[in-house]
Amino acid sequence: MFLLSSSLSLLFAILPFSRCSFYDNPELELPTESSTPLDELKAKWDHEVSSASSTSGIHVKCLSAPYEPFDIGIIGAPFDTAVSYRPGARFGPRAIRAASARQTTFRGFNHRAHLNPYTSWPLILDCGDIPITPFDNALALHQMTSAYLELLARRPLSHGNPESHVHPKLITLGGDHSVALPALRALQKTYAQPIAVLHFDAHLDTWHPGAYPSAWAETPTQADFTHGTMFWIASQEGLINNSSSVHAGLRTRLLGNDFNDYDDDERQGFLRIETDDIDAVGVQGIIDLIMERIGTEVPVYLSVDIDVLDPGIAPGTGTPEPGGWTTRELIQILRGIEGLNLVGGDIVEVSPAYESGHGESTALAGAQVVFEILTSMVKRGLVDRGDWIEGAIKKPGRVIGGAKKSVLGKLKQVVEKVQEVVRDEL
Ligand SMILES: *[C@@H]1O[C@H](CO)[C@@H](O)[C@H](O)[C@H]1NC(C)=O
Ligand SMILES: *[C@@H]1O[C@H](CO)[C@@H](O)[C@H](O)[C@H]1NC(C)=O
Ligand SMILES: [Mn+2]
Repeated sequence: MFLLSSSLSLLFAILPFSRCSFYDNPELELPTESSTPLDELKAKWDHEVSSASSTSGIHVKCLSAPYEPFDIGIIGAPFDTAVSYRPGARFGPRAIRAASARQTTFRGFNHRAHLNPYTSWPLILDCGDIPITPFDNALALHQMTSAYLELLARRPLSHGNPESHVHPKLITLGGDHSVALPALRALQKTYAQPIAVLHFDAHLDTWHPGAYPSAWAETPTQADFTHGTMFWIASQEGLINNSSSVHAGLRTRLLGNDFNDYDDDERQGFLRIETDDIDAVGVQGIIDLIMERIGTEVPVYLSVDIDVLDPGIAPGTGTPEPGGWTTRELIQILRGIEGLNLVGGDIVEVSPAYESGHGESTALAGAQVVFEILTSMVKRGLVDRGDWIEGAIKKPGRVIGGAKKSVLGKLKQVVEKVQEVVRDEL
């Protein structure tokens, strides 16, 4: 085993990251407020691939509709040919959309946040899917990066209000996790700075491409770009802020015989929060760790791999790891970090084929994650516009949680009295 481990390290050492390897995109210019002619947009983007059936919300194929301004776009990335184990996440967007059927404008009040994101300041659009080839990952990466750049260059409907709102915000429905690389490439270019990554996942995803040992490593292939290496590539490209990024929910097995993977991860500047930490510090402790690390100013990409949840709750995913967080814990954590300056986000690795017999639990969790991210983007916008008044919407009838001890004591007395009466009548 020692031999294996040292030869692995050797492999890492002799495999320099090449800046002009096969998965590089051609140099892409950042369009200034998308000026691409309509016929070109239609030729590039106006054909169906695999999903795009929205059951709720306004649905526009944003990529070929530059005349439809929006503030926050939900965009599908039905791509899953960079996975190490089970394929199927290309059907994630359609499953999450179907599972969002009961997220309506009229019943969209998020009681945890005291806000209905669908009736507030931004125009939220379901932007349909990016047409992505399943045959050539280098081309797929190019297509996704181009699509993000195209949409981020649009002028948002509520441009400048709040002041920082000069680019639309996108939430991606994956797709496997590799879709985060093109999103980060486009965000780094758009905001002209490295982006902090808040990464919920059972896995590190900062793995060196050589972590999959191969005698063929010297031969150019597309194998470096995977759903376990995209953050490593992004770090190498300087896309990630290396002093304010965080992994949360880790419980993956590691390579070899030691914590080498963690060392490599630290060199890329991530703080690691493990799944089990929640037992020591609780939900609030996790929230505090994240907020202390990231703060409320740096631009953040929030990337949620659904496998952060326990596979007993969310089995529909490609690389399940037992012993994860519950959906309730994840929702509470997402609510607790609503002060972040989110510039984009994703929900990835929802793979509905593995849900059979479980209803839509994984896709429902995915749809809820989108709802919470949306809520946070909308709420932060309200705060920045000066339109958020804390406590303006009261929560009536709140007994448990915020209740004073005296209230709980009174409640107990009432229950006991009722029980007495029932006993007497029997
Ligand atoms: C962190 O990123 C900055 C700028 O993006 C870079 O100058 C610095 O060398 C990086 N630090 C490490 C330890 O990689
Ligand atoms: C990274 O984030 C920190 C705040 O955590 C910020 O001070 C710093 O400027 C950021 N680095 C870059 C290169 O943007
Ligand atoms: Mn992942």
